[in-house]
Amino acid sequence: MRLRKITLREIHLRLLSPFETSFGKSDLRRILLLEADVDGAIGWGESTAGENPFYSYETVETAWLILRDHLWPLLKEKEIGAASEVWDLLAPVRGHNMAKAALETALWDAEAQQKTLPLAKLLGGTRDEIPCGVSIGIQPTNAALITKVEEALSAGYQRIKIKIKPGHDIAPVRALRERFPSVRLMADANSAYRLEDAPLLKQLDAFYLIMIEQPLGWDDIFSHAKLQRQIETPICLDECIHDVEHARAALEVQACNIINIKLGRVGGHASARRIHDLCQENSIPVWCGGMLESGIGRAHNIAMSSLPNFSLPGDVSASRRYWSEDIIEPEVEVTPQGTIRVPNVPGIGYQPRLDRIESLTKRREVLE
Ligand code: OSB
Ligand code: MG
Repeated sequence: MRLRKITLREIHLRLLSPFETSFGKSDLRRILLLEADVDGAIGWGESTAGENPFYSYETVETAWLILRDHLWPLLKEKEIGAASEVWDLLAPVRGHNMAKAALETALWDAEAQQKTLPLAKLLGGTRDEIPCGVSIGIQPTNAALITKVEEALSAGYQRIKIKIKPGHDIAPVRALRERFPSVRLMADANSAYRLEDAPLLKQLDAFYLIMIEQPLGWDDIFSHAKLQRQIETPICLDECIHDVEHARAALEVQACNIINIKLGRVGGHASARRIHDLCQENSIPVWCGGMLESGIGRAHNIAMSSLPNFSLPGDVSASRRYWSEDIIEPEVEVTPQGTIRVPNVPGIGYQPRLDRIESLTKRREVLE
């Protein structure tokens, strides 16, 4: 396959309600979409880089620059055997995985269309539906939080994740546990604590959370290993894991018992699959994280989640939890059992709504 042209776009989409984490609040999402023309087949990808470098160092601006000036030149005019080779072709660029993932995932979509295969099948997926959870941002009161949880449970979602930060941790978790004794519950700290906070984090053991996600430094695997020796709650790593070698290190030092895989953070489907396979060999379950994606990124997340070791419910939820109107047709829907059916049509399995995407586009750059 030969990459003929890519189009970068920035679209703006407002979340139905602001999403607050330990590192800040997100309201108007700026989303970088990438359209790849591969011998006439059009594949779509999404960069999950944020508006600010608070989750990771990447932003929409850095992803745009890296794609235009450094990644596109590496693939332009090259004969590529398959999308599975792209991760290695992009290796000369250190890091910038979210920029890489936008391009790499678009090529997987294009290849799946050319082979008239659902992307999930091309990736080696085995599930025809995936289990879903929700991620609930920091709420002003415990009462507001309980209402959000009630709504998610009545929609069928199988697992509840809440965001915590210093000063807003034990109390909301206790309130939820008292109200929902048997729900599958977890907390995500987005790197807001230090190893010295171990005694506080240990108090969470009383609430039998299924895991605590990324309590310590965004690039600090070693301290997580030290923390895991001091607390019962299984640690799940998110921010720390950028590729299969990070995953290998984390497993070897026992820094976590579970890994959250995000396509953007790990640089696309090939890298995600390597982490998935390594975890499977080591009996470590994985689940698919979310980055408040539009329908394009969400469709890729669904395809990835069809791999066999995605055995825990992910943060892949229905379009209507995020947007008044998504940019794909049909929108992503969740069944009353809290699952999403993996589409059985070629490519990502949802149609990008070109007219809507066009009207949301704030800037565009065509590279050929
Ligand atoms: O840490 O999982 C995270 C959103 C933005 C940045 C980081 C994270 C999140 C979420 C939202 O938890 C998950 C979703 O897309 O619903
Ligand atoms: Mg997280």
